[in-house]
Amino acid sequence: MIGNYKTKPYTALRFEEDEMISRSKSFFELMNQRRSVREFSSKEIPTEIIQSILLTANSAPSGANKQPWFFCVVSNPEIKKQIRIAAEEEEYKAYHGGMPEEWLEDLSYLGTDWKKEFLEIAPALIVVFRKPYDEENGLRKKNYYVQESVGLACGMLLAAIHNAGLVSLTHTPSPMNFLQEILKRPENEKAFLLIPIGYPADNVEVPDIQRKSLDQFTSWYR
Ligand code: IYR
Repeated sequence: MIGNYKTKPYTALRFEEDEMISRSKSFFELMNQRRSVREFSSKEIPTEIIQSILLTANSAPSGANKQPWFFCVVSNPEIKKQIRIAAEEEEYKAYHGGMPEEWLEDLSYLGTDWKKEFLEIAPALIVVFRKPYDEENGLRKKNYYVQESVGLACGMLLAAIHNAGLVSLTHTPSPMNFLQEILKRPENEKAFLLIPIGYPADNVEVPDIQRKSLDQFTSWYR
């Protein structure tokens, strides 16, 4: 056998079927209340919450358990300002010719534009990086299924943020290499998502959207 296969006992959660059903429904109800929010309060959030939501993200499965992600938590006002300026510069271009007409039309119900005040108002920005490879003693070690792995970690991060009673926005200024530069990250860290988190602004509103119904997004092969 190759490698160092080593196991330890694992005890999965066990519930009576009734309880499984009710837990699955209440988890859906909890998660179905999550919405992307674009207006934040500047109220500080406890560091302990940020730590535990990051630990939740880090518990995601990943290709060969390489955990090919890195998270920067930015609460420094000067750095948030630099990020806002750089993001707005890219977004201005995107909204003025960068995005094709069809894309702008698809976004119109959101009422978004190039201005991103929330990048300075939100008490913290979580900048997620994906790592196509790790560097160990000057050697490149390849990571696998990096997009999938980091996507999974981000999904779990958003769930943990929501569960803690905070809100977030999955923001994707494009291109976003400026994040690697501003945060002085190494060559093997590529910006993946920019996620402001915090409390929602007072009386915040969100677009009146619908989620697909089960039969619109599933087929069952029984
Ligand atoms: N990145 C831009 C545009 C944008 C694109 C998609 I796809 C969205 O779902 C929302 C916005 C912005 O953040 O405004």
